[in-house]
Amino acid sequence: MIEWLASANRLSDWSRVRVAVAGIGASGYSAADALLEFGAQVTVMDESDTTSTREKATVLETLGATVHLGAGASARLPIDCDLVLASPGWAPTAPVFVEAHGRSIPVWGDVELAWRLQQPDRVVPWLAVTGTNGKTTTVTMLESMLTAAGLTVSAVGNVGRPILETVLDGVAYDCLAVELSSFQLHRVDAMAVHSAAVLNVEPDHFQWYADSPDPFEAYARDKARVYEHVTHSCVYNVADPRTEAMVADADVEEGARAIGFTLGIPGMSMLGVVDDMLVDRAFIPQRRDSALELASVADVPTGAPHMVANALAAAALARSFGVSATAVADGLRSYHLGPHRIETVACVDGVTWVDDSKATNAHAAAASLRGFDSVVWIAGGQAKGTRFEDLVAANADRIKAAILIGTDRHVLAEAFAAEAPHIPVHMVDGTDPSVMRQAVAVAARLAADKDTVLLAPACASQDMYRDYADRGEWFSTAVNELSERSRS
Ligand code: UMA
Repeated sequence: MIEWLASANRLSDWSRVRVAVAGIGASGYSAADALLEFGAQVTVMDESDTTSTREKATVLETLGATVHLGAGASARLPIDCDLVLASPGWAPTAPVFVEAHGRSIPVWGDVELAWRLQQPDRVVPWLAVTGTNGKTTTVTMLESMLTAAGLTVSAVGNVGRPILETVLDGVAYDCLAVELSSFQLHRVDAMAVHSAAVLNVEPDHFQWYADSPDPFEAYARDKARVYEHVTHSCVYNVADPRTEAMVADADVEEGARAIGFTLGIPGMSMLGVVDDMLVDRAFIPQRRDSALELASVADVPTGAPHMVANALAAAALARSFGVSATAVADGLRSYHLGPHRIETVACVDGVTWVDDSKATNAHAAAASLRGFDSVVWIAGGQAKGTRFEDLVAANADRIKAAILIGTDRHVLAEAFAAEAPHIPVHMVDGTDPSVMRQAVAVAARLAADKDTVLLAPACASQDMYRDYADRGEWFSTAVNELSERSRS
């Protein structure tokens, strides 16, 4: 056991450290790459043996790593091992973590490693975002505002670019816009961000927390870790009191402030909305009796309430970093929603086809459904241990029909049977990705003028697709084929 690992940083002698990296996905690969760069002895393990993992393995082996791929590759830790690096998707019950615990070997995540490998004389401030829904939108809106302010920034973390890449790329960042998942937060310790926001906390990821007596509490506890050691502002959602309680319970640095965001009129130390304007009553000296106009609600893409909430959270983080009101507005105006997020794919014979494949849980699907009056809803996939009764009950008046796909389609069907038995439900069986084509064909038969066919699955995609983007691509391809047939 290496005693000094507990306080290891960029200046430590990594050549003495033998690290087992669990996973060769985005985070595992970047962690192995960084550790090799710092001279550590690296072994990488991954259960998957595909062209993609083999290609990455070849690169890492060239750099000096030992790589084990395929079934059983991650069953045991190497005999000589001082540190385990966990990929976020690996649940805490994975045998290597249980073994590490038994052998008193520390387990870090890539976020912890990235924090520790920063230049001690040039620590780049992190503005962090977590929450069940809206993280990616908020963090990319934040990146847009910071860029509009003329700052050198990158959106990193759960959004897709591992943070460790910024440790190695040699760019002198002014700050980082960091999206953090609960999985990543589960394994942070030393991290102390400039400002952090928890957007909302809703049931999700029960399977990852399956070994906890109360999976939702464990999930929420991990989300709350983002506020620990914050140096400037803890941004919370006024409409979600749990997030405010998290701030109250956090151990923050002296002088750190609690800042709320609300869709209503803001109190002191909040950002909110007054007469269709986003306003700041937190980061101005006269906050007792006035507010500063930041941008118009019309500047927020789609103008939907949850998007305005995301914009306010992003603005709060940007303002905590000294970004001007003008840059907040410019950042919002130049911001474009990414693909598969409430994206209109086509309008065919009066029917609008919308791809919100990014809606991977019930809360996100609810926000999406609320945006339309008459919906033919395509849903299903991996339910991750959650139930859908509340979602179906709350949206029954706008759902004209449901088309259910994926491994857990019966869980959704049970919710319809219990809460809205009058709504027609169509099950599309099979686990091949082309199921989406059948679902689109059924939807085309059911939808009429002024209806919206909405793909907002409320479930994860990996039962049939590589990820939510792949699922969205299958949907938009099928819709485009349909649209071409209707034209010819
Ligand atoms: N693997 C095993 N055994 C296991 C589990 C996985 O060998 O028991 C291997 C897989 O074969 C694969 C690798 O581990 O090669 C994947 O590791 P991973 O699931 O941790 O995924 P990464 O590619 O490292 O991507 C992760 C995040 N994924 C997850 O948290 C599941 C990405 O978030 C993130 O963008 C990336 O790090 C960079 O930080 C994606 C995500 O789905 C978008 N996040 C969840 C969400 O948003 O809901 C939390």
